Amino acid sequence: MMSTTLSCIAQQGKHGAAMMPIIQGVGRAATEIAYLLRGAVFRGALGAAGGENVQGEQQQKIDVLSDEIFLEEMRSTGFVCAVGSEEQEELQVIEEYADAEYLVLVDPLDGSSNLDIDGPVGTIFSVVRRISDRSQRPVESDTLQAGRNVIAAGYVLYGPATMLVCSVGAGVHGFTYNPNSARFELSHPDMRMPASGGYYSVNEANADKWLDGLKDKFVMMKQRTGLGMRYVGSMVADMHRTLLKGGVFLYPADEKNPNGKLRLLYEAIPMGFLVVQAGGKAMSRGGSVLDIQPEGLHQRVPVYLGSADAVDMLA
Ligand code: P6P
Repeated sequence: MMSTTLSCIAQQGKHGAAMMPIIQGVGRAATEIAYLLRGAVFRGALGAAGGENVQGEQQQKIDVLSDEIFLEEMRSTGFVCAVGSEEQEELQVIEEYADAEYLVLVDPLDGSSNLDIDGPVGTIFSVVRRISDRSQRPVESDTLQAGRNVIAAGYVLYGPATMLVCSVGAGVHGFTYNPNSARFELSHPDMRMPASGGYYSVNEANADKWLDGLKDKFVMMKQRTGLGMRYVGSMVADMHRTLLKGGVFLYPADEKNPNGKLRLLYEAIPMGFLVVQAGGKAMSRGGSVLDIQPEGLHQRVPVYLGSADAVDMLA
């Protein structure tokens, strides 16, 4: 059977044709990052880069390299005017394409603290259309759009295989990198969130510090659903399992992180967009993740993502 590559995105929904070049750019960046990861330990690319990112977290050398690779591949599409990245405090304007129509939000290498144990990591991205006039340079407020405005979103999972899972608003489709053809090929068409079953996925060590009365609801959810527990500590790996097997992934607010730990623009919104496109539910404090009006590039929110029945018991 003829393999189906990322180019098939062009036929998906009303945004597919416009989004295909950008998602192909994500695929090129993913291929380069996957190569970097495989040999990182031999090139001294693991370990701290010496700096801190805007979150005050130790930047790993490979975080910085992944961010540079992603920005370069977005530049090479010619359709992206700016990138908002976890690794950069400010919006990164792509000067030669400052009049282009789209902006990309990205966590270039999420979960990189797992690299020293050779654990799975990921890239998370979303695409929005600019609000500002194209004759002007793009500004940070172009990125501050609710998830309902997202045109495309997805993630790359660097695991035993490298997968690119994405949506342009016409369902969720998974592509796996085929080393024989050196291309991403469609392996998981039309991914749907199972309505029940699966696992709950949370750092339960924080339970005594959770806010919003969550602990009692959490105990009730476990009793009523009988779900097993899986937690990798790498959002892309935990969310990929949740999408495939069902259940709920949550990072609640707690005394240490009163707004949760995960970032709205480049973690909660892209993952929430995918979950909703796959028939699941994406909630934050008191409402849908996709209805939150962002106030800052690196804003954090609590998240409850997964099968509707489990999410409804918690959020
Ligand atoms: P904790 C990785 O650092 C990350 O940002 C997400 O990928 C992951 O879901 C979360 O943090 C894990 O956080 O506090 O459980 O180690």
